[in-house]
Amino acid sequence: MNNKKRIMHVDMDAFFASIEQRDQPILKGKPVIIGGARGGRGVVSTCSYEARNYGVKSAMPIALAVKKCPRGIFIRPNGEKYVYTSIKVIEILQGYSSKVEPISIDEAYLDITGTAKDPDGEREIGNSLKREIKKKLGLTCSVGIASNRIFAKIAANMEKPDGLTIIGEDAVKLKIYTLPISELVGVGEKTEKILRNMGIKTIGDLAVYPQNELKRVFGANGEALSKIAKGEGSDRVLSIGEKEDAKSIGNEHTLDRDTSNENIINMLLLRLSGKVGRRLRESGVAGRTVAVKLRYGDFSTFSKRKTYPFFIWNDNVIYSISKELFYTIYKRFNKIRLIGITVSGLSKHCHNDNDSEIQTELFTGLQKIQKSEKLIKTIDILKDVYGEKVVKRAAYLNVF
Ligand code: TTP
Ligand code: MG
Repeated sequence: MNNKKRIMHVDMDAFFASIEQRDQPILKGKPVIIGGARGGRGVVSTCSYEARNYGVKSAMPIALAVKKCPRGIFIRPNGEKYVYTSIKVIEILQGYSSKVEPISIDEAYLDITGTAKDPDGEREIGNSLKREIKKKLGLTCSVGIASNRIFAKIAANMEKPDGLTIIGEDAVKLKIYTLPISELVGVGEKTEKILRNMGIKTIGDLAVYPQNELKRVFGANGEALSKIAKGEGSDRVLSIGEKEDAKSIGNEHTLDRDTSNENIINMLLLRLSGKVGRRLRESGVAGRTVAVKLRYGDFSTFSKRKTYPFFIWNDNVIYSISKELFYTIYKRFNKIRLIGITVSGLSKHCHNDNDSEIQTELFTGLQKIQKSEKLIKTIDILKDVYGEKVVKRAAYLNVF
């Protein structure tokens, strides 16, 4: 009838916390908080839904979690057990499709095109997968099925925990298009504000908004926004081992021995920046977004990204940005197991000396103006509305 893909998104519920509740039944129904020790400087990796009722969240400092939930049961993470369980989940998922793409320790996409003939059939598949995970691993997960990855992920989150949401063709308008734009990946606070001022409040408003208008306001990002709202261009699932066409270039390194030594950390950031920079130049590309990933010895993982108004490929610039991002998430004295740096939002780029100078100038310029909050806010608004060009032009005029 049609050749539309059907994509499933699976996300385990309160993954680390549920594993601990499974293994120590006395913890069932209790507010369990996985992360640093009580009284320590660590952060919350995740927590059970009972703890979420008290306002505890991932990445929250432990001290604040204790305040919000004094009766919480604080447990140090057991990384190896979580990785082992994650592999077992993937093994089960592979029984449902040959295309299973894990995207984090507890999430994966499956291409299930052609395995069911209607939403009822898909419900059966989803339920049987959930039953198998429950029976073999004693854990619950939430499943979303839709015609693309973006909608499938939104669907999986709709009825969490232990949910199953199918978005058939008819349900897109009813269940997806009615949601606020903030539900979309890629729509941050600033973009949301501009869209709202344009009268765009829901995903549906954005999906039907003329692309040309969006382009005029957001530049190239306008087209991307329109596509995200329609779920376009996100229906490919890679099987394990298959490589994506480079949409980002990154490197990560696992240390031989976990460390909190800042000299070693800085050396590693420098080395990774050099590697990423070289690969960007080899591929003839540059990117506007830099992301840093950090994994502690207990496998809890955190990341931070930032998008700039100019294209980045220079090792020193990558290093400075990575270092800044790293120290916004790193809790000092905690031992680190892995660091990764990725540059994304890639575009073809010619890497000549002239451009290198402009890039360095822009970067140091931007750093300088960060001191002046009022000015940076103005520039941010300009960047949002007119894209990078306005900032480049301003740089030539020595505004920075
Ligand atoms: P999530 O799927 O984001 O969270 P969750 O599975 O605990 O809860 P939910 O039911 O909302 O899906 O992340 C999966 C695991 O990854 C989580 O159990 C702990 C770990 N994690 C971190 O280590 N750091 C983080 O910042 C987050 C968000 C998760
Ligand atoms: Mg999860």
